Amino acid sequence: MTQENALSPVRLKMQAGPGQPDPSPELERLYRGFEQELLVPLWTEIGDLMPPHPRSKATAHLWRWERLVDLASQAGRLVPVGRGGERRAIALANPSLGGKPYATPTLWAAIQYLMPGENAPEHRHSQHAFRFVVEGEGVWTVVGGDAVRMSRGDFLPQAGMNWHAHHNAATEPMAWIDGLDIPFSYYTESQFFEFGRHQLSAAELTTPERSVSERLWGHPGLRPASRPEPTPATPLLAYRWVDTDRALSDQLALEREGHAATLSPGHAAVRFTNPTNGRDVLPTIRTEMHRLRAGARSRTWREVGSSVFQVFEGRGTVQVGERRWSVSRGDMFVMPSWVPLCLQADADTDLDLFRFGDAPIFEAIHAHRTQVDDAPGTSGA
Ligand code: GTQ
Ligand code: FE2
Repeated sequence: MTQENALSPVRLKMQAGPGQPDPSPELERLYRGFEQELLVPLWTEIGDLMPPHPRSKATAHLWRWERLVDLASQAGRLVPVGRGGERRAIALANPSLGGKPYATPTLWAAIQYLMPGENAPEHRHSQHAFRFVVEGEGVWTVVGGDAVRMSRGDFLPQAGMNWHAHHNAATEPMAWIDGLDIPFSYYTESQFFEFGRHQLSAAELTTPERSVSERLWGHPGLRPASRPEPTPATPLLAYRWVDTDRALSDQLALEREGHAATLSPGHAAVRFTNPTNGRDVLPTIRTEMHRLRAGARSRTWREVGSSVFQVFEGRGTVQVGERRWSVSRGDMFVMPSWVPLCLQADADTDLDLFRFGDAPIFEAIHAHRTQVDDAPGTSGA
């Protein structure tokens, strides 16, 4: 046996069972031959490689906001932001993804924390990213030289290869969440990264109320005639809470007035879109805001691909597969591929949730599916 063969990582076991050949010395020799030539026969792998439907390795898991903020603020005291890590970002690690900093097989979710006066230096990368602010304000994210204010409820997408830096101009620390397609880029070996300037210019640190991108793109139903071409990611860098909130409360009001406006009784939802083409804000990430009227329950549904939710406001109960949690502001949880989800608001308060998922990837390859598990009419208040 050559050394190469001795190092073969292929290990095949003869298994008894339906569809498997009977163990014999000859079969044993055949399997050792496969190992030496780095070959794996499909019949020893089929159950795991080609299951009848997605069986996610990711676990449904919940992270409590209180713990995330507590640990992030300790990191704020102990760990500087510099050219090393570039960001004081702390990733959610799904318990069944081998200790990797991945919330789901495709998605990165992190809490990021900046102390007063701190800068997270400029860089750019091919991974698509966004910020969502569950509480606080005072940080400006500077994207391609355009300074964008971040406040509670705002959603701030940053398409791949845009230069970006963050700056805390306030007197209080601030936390927010980041979502990126880092695991997807990693598995598909498609990443690029570059360092930018270490310091922002004075003009970029004194920030106007509205960014250039909002003045150009932030008018409902209107696009600048000077920009007729669609772009693969959104040029609008901030989707403000006042607009999202109004869209959700209008849907629930319309439902009360007898119009068909909601996903199911008492369950309003909106999707953030790219104003140049009406599609998802980012090529790999879909983002939505959901509101359940007090006492309302969503359909129970499952989808191909994974999502991460963050409770924005209110209290309720979420069921993900076999797991069930009471949730409140800031709590984050994972919906793995093809695991059923049901959301329910407590009787005395609405429940608002931010959601991001990888559906655009699967839609692009015609592999996306949704299945509603409960019969229509069984959901709702
Ligand atoms: O803020 O630029 O959570 O590049 C991970 C990677 C945040 C960021 C993260 C990043 C950033
Ligand atoms: Fe970044």
